[in-house]
Amino acid sequence: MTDQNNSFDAIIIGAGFSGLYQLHTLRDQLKLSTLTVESGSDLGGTWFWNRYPGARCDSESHSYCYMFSEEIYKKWEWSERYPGPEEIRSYLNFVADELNLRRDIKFNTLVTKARFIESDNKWELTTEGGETYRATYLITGIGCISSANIPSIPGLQDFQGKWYHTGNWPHEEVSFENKRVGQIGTGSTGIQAAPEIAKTAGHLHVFQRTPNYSVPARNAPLSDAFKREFHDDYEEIKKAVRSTPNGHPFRISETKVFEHNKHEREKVYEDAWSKGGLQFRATYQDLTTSKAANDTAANFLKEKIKSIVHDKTTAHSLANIDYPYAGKRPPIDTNYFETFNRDNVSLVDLKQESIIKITEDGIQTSARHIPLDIIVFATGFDAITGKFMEMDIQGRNELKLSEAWKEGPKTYLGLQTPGFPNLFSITGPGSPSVLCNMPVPIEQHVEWITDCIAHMRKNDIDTCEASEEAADEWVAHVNEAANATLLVTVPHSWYLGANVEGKPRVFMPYAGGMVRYRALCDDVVKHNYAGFVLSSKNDSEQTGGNNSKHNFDITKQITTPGI
Ligand code: N01
Repeated sequence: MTDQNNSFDAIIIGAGFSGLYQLHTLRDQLKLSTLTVESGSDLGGTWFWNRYPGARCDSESHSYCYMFSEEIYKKWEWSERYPGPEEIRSYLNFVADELNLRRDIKFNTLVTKARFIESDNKWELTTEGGETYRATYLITGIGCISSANIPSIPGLQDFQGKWYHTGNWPHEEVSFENKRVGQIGTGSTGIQAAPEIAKTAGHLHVFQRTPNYSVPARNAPLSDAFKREFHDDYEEIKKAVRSTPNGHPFRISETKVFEHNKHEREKVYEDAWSKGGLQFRATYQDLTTSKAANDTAANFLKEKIKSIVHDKTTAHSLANIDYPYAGKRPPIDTNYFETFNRDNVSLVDLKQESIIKITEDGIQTSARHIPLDIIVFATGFDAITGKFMEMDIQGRNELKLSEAWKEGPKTYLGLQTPGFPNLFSITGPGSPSVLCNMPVPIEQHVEWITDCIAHMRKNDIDTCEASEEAADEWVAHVNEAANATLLVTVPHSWYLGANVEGKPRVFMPYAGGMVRYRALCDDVVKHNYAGFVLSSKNDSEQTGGNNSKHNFDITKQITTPGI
């Protein structure tokens, strides 16, 4: 619903999976005047920006979608095991049409500032175009990997060819035909992009700083029988994604690695390799918590690389991995290692030669000059907090979010930050987010925020704000959960913010698993929003919440991490 004075009950930033569903619940269920603002010219979020060659979701299509409506779930038909950006955008457009969402989304609207006005408990937003908006509730649905990280390699401004970052890919087709292409980065994105770029490039040079494990995705069209089955099994699939730690529809085995002998293990790994996909990570219970257990999977995958790649030196560089499998987000691929058997592809191993600078016609390494027409930066993101920091967000007492998060994001449940009343984040730092199949935590957050706002309105509560004490306790617990895994042992991971110069080294997502996280959030509600201060401006007393007395001990609820 639009308003002449640009004043709304709720404003949502972002029109991806999060923002679309949040718009539906606040506008259609709570009947709030609600506006969604989106910097892109269309909806899609991550999938609006990430259109690089080979882009594809690593979650399986039948689970990478909304589950809140059986009708919507059953009306949509996916075509492949893993959906690409175009199909995901079509799906989100279909949902937006079903729910009539577009009329309340303002595109091409980049929020540059958000201020909490204490005198009337409102958020005031300013956009790049100079418009201002006001709202009682501000909800961010800005994604976790949406702020492109372009490394500061000297000389980029001198480069006379074309260059692109995968996360800001042009909407027009980019031709690599007969071009000399340099791709920097071999994360999930680079591993998807290289095989596609190599198909038409004159020559592709893949600059690898850290080698990566990868398991074949084994993408394929879905059979009619499968499509029927996943429609029929709606309830079961919904139950499954809500009962696994990662929100994927497959279970993590309860067997530990050394309960099997070498022969049995090889069979388990071989079967998972043939099946393909992220399930490889689910083969054993202790893969991400025990280094010795992890070594068995890591060695299996390194041997696979060596058996695929013909050139011994290249194979050695690709398999020269010194951190645990799945310690960083594990990629899945379509012919990534096979691509290095092509005559028009070479690996530049940055452990052997380093990038010195970009020149006007290529990249100068410590060993040679590599002439290039196109540079593709598959160099990742200022993840999880980057997009927040691009906005100037100011809470109570002129506290800036950048100041509040100076030593790392300090949130309660990833949902709120002390000092920023009525500002809610969907999949914010300190929530399971990127460790999951994203639609699952998104739906849980949207529903929790909706219920919280409904509770506030029903009880005449003006502001909801995380308490300092609860946030401190939660941050300690996020660290505790991460420290119980091997994920913290990878020094250059973006989970830790280690890929961005000057960013605090703090493990940002919650590694305790989605099931436990959901239970904790429900328990907080049951205990009258424990850890949140709920107040009314007509009442100097706190009208709800459980700020001072925690009768609910978060830290004692965790036994094993659930990633
Ligand atoms: O980014 P990354 P990404 N010189 O940060 C290298 C999601 N995703 O875009 O490891 C040379 O993982 C860097 O090297 P190093 C998914 O969650 C989802 O690939 O830092 N190299 C690394 O190799 C994923 O985890 C899907 O040493 C430099 C690469 O660039 C997340 O997005 C698909 C460098 C960056 O890897 C991010 O993945 C794809 C430099 N100066 C991605 N700076 C789906 O399925 C960086 N690198 C939905």
